[in-house]
Amino acid sequence: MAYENLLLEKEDRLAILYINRPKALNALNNATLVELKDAVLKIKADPEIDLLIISGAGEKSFVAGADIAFMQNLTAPEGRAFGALGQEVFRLIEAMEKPVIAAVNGFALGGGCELAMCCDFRIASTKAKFGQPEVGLGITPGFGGTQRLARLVGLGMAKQMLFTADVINANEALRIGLVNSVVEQTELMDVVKGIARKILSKGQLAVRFSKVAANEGMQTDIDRGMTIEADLFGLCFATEDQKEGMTAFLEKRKPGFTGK
Ligand code: DAK
Repeated sequence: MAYENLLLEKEDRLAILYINRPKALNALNNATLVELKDAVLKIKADPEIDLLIISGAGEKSFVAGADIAFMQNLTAPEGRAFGALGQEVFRLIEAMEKPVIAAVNGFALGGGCELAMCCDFRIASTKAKFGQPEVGLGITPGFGGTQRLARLVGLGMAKQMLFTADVINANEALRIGLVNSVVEQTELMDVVKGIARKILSKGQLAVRFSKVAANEGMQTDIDRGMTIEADLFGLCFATEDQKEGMTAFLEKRKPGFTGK
């Protein structure tokens, strides 16, 4: 599929997807979500790629939300179908075993905040702004915002953001735990790539098992979470990476992981 609303770059095991609709500040319409789903499915299946970074093209916006012009005249069934597609794509990103980092370079509003939240973690530029402005449009968040925001920042803070539609800046997002760090706009991609390279230097099966255990553990009780962890921990001992990682430590050298 040729992409009209996405830019995809690949460099040595790393894929970088930019949402690219400059005329609408990268707002997500149906076509963009269809392309995003296609791109994520291909990255998930690509044996050459181990990590995905998602960002917004241009200086101003990560994603300014779902496309309001597209949504304006949707019927209830069309609205539901649009919401279901967004939920499906965002859940795909969240559940993909390969790590996904959001490099938030500007407005992350509504569906943009929701896209950032389905990634494993978020690094923001000083220009980033976050919010769920939907109630100001007479709708609820529809791409997981009512669910993921509370899990990330706590119920009270999430409800305040959801009910007031307030937009917060990057430092406030850092304070409430919505982002992990804030860096200058010009340094954002280098910083995120640096984190990505550090992750890529580790055992990738262990990284993926850690993601699965952390994600699944958040959806269940602690005892079931411990069982999930124990199972995946056990599975590590069937991998070449475990043998290499421990042998390299004992031989006082850097490990050469193969992801097997
Ligand atoms: N959709 C469509 N176009 C948008 C847009 C958006 N979300 N955001 C910006 N644009 C367009 C503007 O209309 C403008 O187009 P032109 O007038 O040039 O043709 C262009 O981008 C530049 O925007 P501005 O001129 O407004 O730029 P400013 O710097 O003055 O303001 C802004 C930037 C981000 C503060 C402002 O554009 C803004 O407030 N944008 C809307 C932000 C917003 O409310 N986002 C949330 C959208 S609602 C569901 C499914 C999904 C959802 C909910 C339910 N179900 C099915 C249940 C999700 C909802 C949302 O995400």
